[in-house]
Amino acid sequence: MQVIATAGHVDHGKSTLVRALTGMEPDRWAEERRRGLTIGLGFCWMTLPSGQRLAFVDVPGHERFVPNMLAGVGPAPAVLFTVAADAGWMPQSEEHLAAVHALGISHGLLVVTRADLADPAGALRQARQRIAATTLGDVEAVAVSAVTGAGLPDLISALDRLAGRLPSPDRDAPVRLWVDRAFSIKGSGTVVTGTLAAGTIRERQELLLTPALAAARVRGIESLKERAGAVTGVARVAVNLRGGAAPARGMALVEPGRWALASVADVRLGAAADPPRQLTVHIGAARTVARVRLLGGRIARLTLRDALPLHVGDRLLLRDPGSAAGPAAGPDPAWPPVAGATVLDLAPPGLARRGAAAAAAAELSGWPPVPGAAELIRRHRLIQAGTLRAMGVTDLPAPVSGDWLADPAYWAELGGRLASLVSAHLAAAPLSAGLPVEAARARLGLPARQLVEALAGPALEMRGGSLRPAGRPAPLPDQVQAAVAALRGELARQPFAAPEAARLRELGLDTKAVAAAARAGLLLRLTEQVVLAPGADQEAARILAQLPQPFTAAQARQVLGTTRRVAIPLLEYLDRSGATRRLPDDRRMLNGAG
Ligand SMILES: Nc1nc2c(ncn2[C@@H]2O[C@H](COP(=O)(O)OP(=O)(O)O)[C@@H](O)[C@H]2O)c(=O)[nH]1
Ligand SMILES: [Mg+2]
Repeated sequence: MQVIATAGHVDHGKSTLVRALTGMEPDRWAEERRRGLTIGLGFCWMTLPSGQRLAFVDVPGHERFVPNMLAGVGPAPAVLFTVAADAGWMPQSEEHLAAVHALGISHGLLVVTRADLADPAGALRQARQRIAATTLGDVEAVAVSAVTGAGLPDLISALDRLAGRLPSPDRDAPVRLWVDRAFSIKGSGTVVTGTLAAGTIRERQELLLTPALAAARVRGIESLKERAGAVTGVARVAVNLRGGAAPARGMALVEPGRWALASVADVRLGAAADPPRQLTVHIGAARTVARVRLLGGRIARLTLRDALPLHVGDRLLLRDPGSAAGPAAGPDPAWPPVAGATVLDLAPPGLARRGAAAAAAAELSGWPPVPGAAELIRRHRLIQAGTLRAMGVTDLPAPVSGDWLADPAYWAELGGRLASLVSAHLAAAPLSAGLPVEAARARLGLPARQLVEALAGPALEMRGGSLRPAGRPAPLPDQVQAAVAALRGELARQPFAAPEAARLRELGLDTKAVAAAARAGLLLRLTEQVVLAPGADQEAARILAQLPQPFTAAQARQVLGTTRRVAIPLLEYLDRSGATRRLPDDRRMLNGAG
């Protein structure tokens, strides 16, 4: 199926044409019929000679109903632009064309209607020239008369060719159905309709209805009044919902996990003039008001009054509600009544820093029309994959840790900074265990501790929540080394005569220094107060092997020639290291002995 929206000045035969082509009534409401105006949107369809089905969204032409017109044209991939032969190009023709251009629609047909009333050549020439300057470019043109039927077969052929040219959207794209009508049916609940631009809606699928993101279950789907188990865009769909509160035009049904509601967006403006401070924003069938801050060049930050489900690359239509007064006087080019904008970033960083706005404008100006993961990651430096996915970015690289993606240059810089922080910390506090991870996180301004751990890499090792250079015990300060050397000399003579607290104090070895020396492998620390030379434990095991097994603590103390103060922690150390085991009667055996 394909979907095409009508566009063109009021009374230029849009609805009549749709009626002639489809045999259906686009002016749905009696009141519209009576007043001869299409106020709401009309939905009709036909089967083309190729078998392809084409749905029409017929929009109103009256100036007062521009929002309605946009709700119809916004999600449609193509337009059927009408100009009456007997009236020619009119102000609302221009207005509709500007909207089509701002929306970036690039497929369409020009139809000169009412060709029985005047020679269509003039209107055709005029319209072609205007249309050629827009995103529609050189479109096929057909002159028709709905009254005589002249030109209708040509128009049908042209529509068939157009439908054949339209791209087939991604069937797995994230679903976002802009609601253009909502009503309730007795007994079967709520129904919403819309133009599904891409993706697939399935029966029983759970969708979320904006802005509350209320869960709504798909009870049934119809497309062109036929029941379907699943419908893939492009298509006109009617979705019967269970839940989802009270849907209305402008809301959207979105797939869970694939959208976030955005209220701030950095965009590229489609017009090169100073925008007003406030604009009306249209996308799909939605409309809200945005505060506009020009960052520089054509880059602006929009702050939306109502958050909308947006993706990077989305086309917004910006309307200046105050532009009716006509173009502003002055040397600057005037901001147009309607302009387009492309969404570049939906989680833009703050602009508090001096010069941040200009820097942001300079960076974003260089981006491709639709930014990808590379641009966004470079800008954010660190960002969660889930955040990017909710912005519609798919080409994600491997995360550095968990869900975190990092700009490679920034990540390398952070690694360097972390290494310097660790060295600086150890230089200032040589006896410390290293730089605490939390301190590193705070100093680097990182959002999560796991990033510090991922950043540490093989050059740094983490022990007990602190970072230090890997495989390289910190060099001990000279006086600590001298004290340890003296102590080791004493222990060499009496390996189990651990120094008393007074002797350690005398040597200048406080708890920190003892811990650092133990970490460096220069001392064996049995408790805070009891230290021996490294290897004393193996020496003890060798000596204990001479005792009859099992042996008591007293026997061990005697054979080692030491005191209870040393023997008990030493035996406990041997138990922990697996050299000995303690029996229920408190005696011990060497493991492997007996
Ligand atoms: N003579 C003639 N009248 C037409 C033709 N197409 C539309 N009209 C008339 O033009 C008026 C406006 O048509 P309508 O389809 O409502 O215009 P819309 O506002 O663009 O939808 C109606 O009175 C139609 O009957 C045509 O090809 N020939
Ligand atoms: Mg009409």
